[in-house]
Amino acid sequence: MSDWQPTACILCSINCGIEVRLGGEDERRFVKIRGDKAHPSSKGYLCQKASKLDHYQNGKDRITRPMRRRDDGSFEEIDWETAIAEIAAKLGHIRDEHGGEKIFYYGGGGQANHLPGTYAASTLTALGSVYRSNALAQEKTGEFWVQGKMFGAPVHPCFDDCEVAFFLGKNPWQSHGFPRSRFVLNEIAKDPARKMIVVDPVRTETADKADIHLQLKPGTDAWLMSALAALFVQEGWFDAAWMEEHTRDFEQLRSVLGSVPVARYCEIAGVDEAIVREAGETLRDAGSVSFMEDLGIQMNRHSTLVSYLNRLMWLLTSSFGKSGGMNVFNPISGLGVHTGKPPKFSPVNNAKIIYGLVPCNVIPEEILTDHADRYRAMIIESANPAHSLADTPKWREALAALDLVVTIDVAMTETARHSDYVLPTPTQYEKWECSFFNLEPEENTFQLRRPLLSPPQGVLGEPEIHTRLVEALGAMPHDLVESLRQTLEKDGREAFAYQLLTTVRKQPEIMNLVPVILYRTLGPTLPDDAAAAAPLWALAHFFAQRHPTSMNRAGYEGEGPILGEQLFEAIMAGASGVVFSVDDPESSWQRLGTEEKKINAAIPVLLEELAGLSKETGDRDPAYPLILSAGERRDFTANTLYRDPQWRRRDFDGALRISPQDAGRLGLSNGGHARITTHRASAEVVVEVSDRMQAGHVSLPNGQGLDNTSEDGGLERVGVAPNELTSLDQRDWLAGTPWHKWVPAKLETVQPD
Ligand SMILES: Nc1nc2c(c(=O)[nH]1)N[C@H]1C(S)=C(S)[C@@H](COP(=O)(O)OP(=O)(O)OC[C@H]3O[C@@H](n4cnc5c(=O)[nH]c(N)nc54)[C@H](O)[C@@H]3O)O[C@H]1N2
Ligand SMILES: Nc1nc2c(c(=O)[nH]1)N[C@H]1C(S)=C(S)[C@@H](COP(=O)(O)OP(=O)(O)OC[C@H]3O[C@@H](n4cnc5c(=O)[nH]c(N)nc54)[C@H](O)[C@@H]3O)O[C@H]1N2
Ligand code: SF4
Ligand SMILES: [Mo]
Repeated sequence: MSDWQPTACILCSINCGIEVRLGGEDERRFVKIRGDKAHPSSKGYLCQKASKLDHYQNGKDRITRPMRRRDDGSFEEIDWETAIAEIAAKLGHIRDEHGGEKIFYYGGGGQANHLPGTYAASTLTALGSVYRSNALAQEKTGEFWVQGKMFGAPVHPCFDDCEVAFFLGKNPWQSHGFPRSRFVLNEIAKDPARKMIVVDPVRTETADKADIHLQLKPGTDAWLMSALAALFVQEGWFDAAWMEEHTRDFEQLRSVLGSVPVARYCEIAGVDEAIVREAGETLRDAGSVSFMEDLGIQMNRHSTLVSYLNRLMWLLTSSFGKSGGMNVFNPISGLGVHTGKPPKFSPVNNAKIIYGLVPCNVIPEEILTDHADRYRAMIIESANPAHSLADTPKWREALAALDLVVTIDVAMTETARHSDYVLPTPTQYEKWECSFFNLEPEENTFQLRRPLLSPPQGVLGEPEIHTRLVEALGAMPHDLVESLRQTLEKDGREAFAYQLLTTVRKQPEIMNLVPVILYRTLGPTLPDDAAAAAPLWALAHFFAQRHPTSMNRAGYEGEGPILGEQLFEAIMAGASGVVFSVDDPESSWQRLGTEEKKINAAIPVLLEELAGLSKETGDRDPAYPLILSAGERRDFTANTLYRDPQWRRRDFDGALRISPQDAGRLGLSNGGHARITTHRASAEVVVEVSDRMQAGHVSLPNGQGLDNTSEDGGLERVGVAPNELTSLDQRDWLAGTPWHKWVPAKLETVQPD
């Protein structure tokens, strides 16, 4: 049996360090997995999902040859030369005929593979493509927009040190979201001096550990959070001097919150006012509070407004810029693909583009139209939009309507099946890979993972695919590449860096080609076939230029280019990950991106929405009396990274959870069958009666209902694919994020055949 090899879990944004022992007949199975104690942030921690990673590495429907779809919908294998030549020719034709901006890019990285997005920037530049999106535009763009307006810098909590932890529509026991979540939640629960407050309609595992559970009615967070914020203003619970010193336009906020009818809003949310007051007093008296919001509010009614109200609580409790509170962190790279200034609005619907991303719910609308500016082709990389985005039937229609769909993936996914070409890549354990989810303010860490296994014959890494596409499109500056290669060989990296930098200054148009240029120049000189890691060299230098002091605190010495080289070398050598940035909370103030380093307390459009809450009647269609949360994180969900349902030890069918009250009313019991119907569609479900659920609320897990090839060559599906049931138009007015946690539904009992 081989030795333990360090890498990371790829199932969620925490990317815990793991060590893997390979075995099995072909030495390609993950026979043992344990937490890596040398990993600087996870320190040996793992949750139950990591032990099943063999289901990813040796997963269902793996593809190892490029595939081209025939007219009858079946696929044939082709070789790479043909695939690259045909795809480049077809994309080039669409660009020349209709304009490169008609080529849409979706994805670029999942929970742990963010190198492809770096390279995609080059391909997109070669094509003149400007519109893109990824999963962040169905969860985080509302939050990002508010964050930008108020702070102008990214901010993250620190639950290790906080006195009070506040979770808003977030169940970290299951979903994590910060390092060693379960351990940290237990620590807080055990310590009488610390408190936990959870806002969730479900009595989650996290709520079980909380001191205060604000168990509101689904979709009423805007009222509850307004009431909570209003209490601080109306009772004078905030620090007026802090507010004066650090924020601007607080007065506007004070007048809107001053007139919020607290008692009525608590009633709308279905939470006893006394408990809301108790939560307010706990927050008021806390030495430090860390806050975390997630999908419970981000995929819900008033989502951008609630993200704003959450941040107002940071201000009202003076939680920014202090230990155990909310602090700015230094990212090593942005998430997603960046190629300069993105357009402000999408081309057909004029939807707001936030963080360079078109709202996911808008994309099919901008394909299924005869508008001259419609998207005509899509490149989809490391994402499964035909399963993960709202309204799957519409997505299938949209993909069919495009002139060309190219998908880059490891498996024949729901999306791949609707593509014209499918390009197979190595798994994340067969190549050099990394994650840019490095979000820790105090001690930020980064891990470049080495391959544990060689890739099967016939697959190509994303860096190679993008570089070949750029070359086939005639966009690679070959003379420059040759000259840089020579400089590197003769004069070393410093001279190489100088030449590259001066060339980019003179010809800024090649900036976005730097990843593929580095891959072909610096790449081959890196040890252990680590060419894919070449762009990290540039990122390390950019980081060192921007944050030398943070790096010095992390133990890197000196300044200027030496620092960048040190960081790159440390990343290359540190197989279990490295600390690259250390900061104290007070420095958060200097790192604000706002005018005069003050936090903007007022966002006028959202204050208007807030003021309008009092007039909302909340009337619902009585034919759909239940609210369905479509896509809940549970013990056995992992987006669509584990395709084989056999990985689940329990909850094989991905049951619909329902309260005992509703179950009783409908005559349903555990394991019973029911039909759930939304405005969009209906599906048969297996039921689990759970006293965690409140009456009127039902939930389905995320990531289920995948189509895998069955023994007889057909397709088999286990569980409900939640987005068969969701609609495009149910979305936030500002950010366009979907209301997956608030889907009106009805339920009927059915007898199993
Ligand atoms: N086990 C597991 N972990 C994961 C993932 C996975 O697939 N499986 N996926 C990862 C990804 S991509 C993400 S984005 C995160 C998401 O992590 P979370 O956002 O924590 O996950 P969810 O379970 O989707 O939603 C969180 C909570 O929102 C609550 N909720 C529903 N409706 C409302 C409401 O009206 N108001 C409030 N306040 N809460 C509501 C739900 O009851 C649920 O407890 O998880 C990550 N971690
Ligand atoms: N109704 C509803 N829908 C939801 C959610 C919900 O709560 N409710 N949650 C949403 C959220 S928060 C998220 S983040 C999305 C996630 O949805 P997506 O962003 O679509 O991501 P995944 O399901 O994780 O799929 C990742 C894809 O990457 C592929 N892959 C894995 N490794 C590699 C690799 O190395 N290279 C390449 N090229 N491909 C690889 C996998 O095979 C898979 O097809 O789902 C969303 N969908
Ligand atoms: S918290 Fe669990 S799923 Fe997330 S990276 Fe760690 S082991 Fe994997
Ligand atoms: Mo997500």
